[in-house]
Order: sequence, then structure tokens, then C-alpha cells
Amino acid sequence: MITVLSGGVGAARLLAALVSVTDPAQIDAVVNVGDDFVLHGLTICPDLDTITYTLAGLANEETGWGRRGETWRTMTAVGELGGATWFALGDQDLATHLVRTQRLGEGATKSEVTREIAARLGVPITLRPVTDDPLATLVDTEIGTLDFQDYFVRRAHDVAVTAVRFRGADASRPAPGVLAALNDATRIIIAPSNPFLSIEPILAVPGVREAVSARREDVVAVSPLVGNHALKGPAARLLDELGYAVSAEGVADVYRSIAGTLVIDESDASMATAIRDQGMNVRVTTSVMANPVHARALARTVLA
Ligand code: FO1
Repeated sequence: MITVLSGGVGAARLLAALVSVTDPAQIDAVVNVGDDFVLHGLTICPDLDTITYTLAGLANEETGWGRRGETWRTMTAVGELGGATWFALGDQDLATHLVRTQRLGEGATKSEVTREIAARLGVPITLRPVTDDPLATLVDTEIGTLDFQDYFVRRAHDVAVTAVRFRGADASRPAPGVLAALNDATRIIIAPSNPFLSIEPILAVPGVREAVSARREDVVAVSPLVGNHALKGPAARLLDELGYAVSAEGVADVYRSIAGTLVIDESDASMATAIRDQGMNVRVTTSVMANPVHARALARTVLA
């Protein structure tokens, strides 16, 4: 079993590459739910949906979220009625939120609904929300505490962060199968997702950090930074704001206690010695999944 701690688009791309180089039935994605929220009365799960759509071949590759070939008639009508349009929900994407919200209302768990939708869309791996309990990422900033999507989308993460917290984490429990997926894995991969906004909320669920760090020798983390820049989103900025070096070395500091190996891009090869001296193995490769060939090469590297 290969277990992948997963956030959004970077994780989705690596999972798609892993599916093409190994048996999908062996892959479990343990997915961040800290971005999940309710809008228009609908429960929206961005990271689960990005991975689901990507592995179903339905993803909008340009935006990194939502479905390809979307229409926006409902959102347009919502705007005409003065409703919230800051979070763009396509007509087909809305179907996912409608079905999920209805099933949750019938008493299904987030894990069950995720599995039902993934089965319907032909997703070949096992998707596991890290918890079925309420867990919401909060961001303390210079203008106060913000809900995740308010920070990330509404304000385009363009506000300085002093802390990232996870409301409900202490009372949350790992979803069914999550601890087994960590304990039974032959390899645990930390996807190239945002360490603070995607990976930390997974580790914040009691028992998860401990399960991962117990497997440190089999844990391989992929740096989300290439040449001191994040490929997408505020990871570089958050490293700086939260007191880390804005580099693969800073990422190594975040992950050292739980991952025995860090995969970095060739452009950061000069940092390999320093990172090794700090007690992590380092693999240097083309870590930017710019095309299927590079993505498969990265997948093979994290499995090696
Ligand atoms: N991100 C945006 O920057 N703007 C949007 O309008 C937006 C809509 C959206 C709809 C559904 C969905 O699942 C995700 C969506 N996202 C949007 C992405 C999302 O806010 C973040 O990218 C993830 O939460 C971060 O992993």
C-alpha cells in the first residue's frame, strides 16, 4: 500500500502520475479537509474534489479546481439575485455539492460520500478524508482571524499571516481506515502541497502525526518549492511569515521530524548537502510535473 498525504492540485497531479506507474488499487490518498466549508447551504470540499476530478479526467487544468468545460448559468443567476459570487461554482461542480450535501443530511459520513462520488466518477484509488469530524483551517493575520476560503480566495491570500490554526482538530478523530493506511503502508508520500495549509491540517488530527513520524524511514516528502518559489499559492510567503527559510531547506525544517527523505528539484541541488547534514535523505530530480513524462519520473522517484 502507498499512502499519500494530499492537498489540492499538486497532490492531484502526483496521484495521477502514481496511477500511471503503479497499481491504483494500492494507492490511498489521505486528504486535507481544512479547506471545506458551507456556502449557499452546500458543503464544499475543494481538495477532495480537485483530486476526484483530476483522477476522473474531469478537472479544469487551468484553474486547478472545478471541472473542465464548465457553464456558469447558475452563478450568473445567483449574482443577478444579489447572492455571493466570490467563490465561483460551475453548474456541474454544483451537482457534486448538491449530492454531497444531501447525502450528509441523510446521515452519511464525508468518507462514505467521498467513496460514493469517486466510484460514480470512476476514480481508481481510495480517497480518504483525514477525518469525518468538523475541522476548519483558520488563518491569524494582521487584519484578524480569517476562515480559510476568505483568506485564500476572497482576499487572494494577499495578507500577512502570523499563525495557522485548525478549529475542531483536538476533538477530531482519524476517519475509518486512515490510521491503517498509515500503519500498513510500504511508503508514505507527502505530496507537493502547501505544508501549512494542506499537510499540517492532516497531521493535526490526533494520532495522525504520531502514525506518520513512527514511519519516518518510509516517509518521502516532495518539496512544493522549486528555486525558492511555490509553483502555486502562498507556500513561499507562508514559510517566510512563519519563520522558515524560503527554500527547500526551509521545507526540510518543516518536515524533518516526520519524513526521512525530501525530494527536491534539480534547481535546488546545491542545498542537498546542507539538508543531508541536518539528518534527512535527499533525492534530487525534476520535481516540476510540467508534462506526463516528468510527472511519471517524479512518481517513480518517490516510490524508489
Ligand atoms: N479558488 C479560487 O481562487 N477562486 C474560486 O472562485 C474558486 C472556486 C472553487 C470552487 C470549487 C472548489 O472545489 C474550489 C474552488 N477554488 C477556488 C479553489 C479553492 O478555494 C482552493 O484552491 C483550495 O481550497 C486550496 O486547495
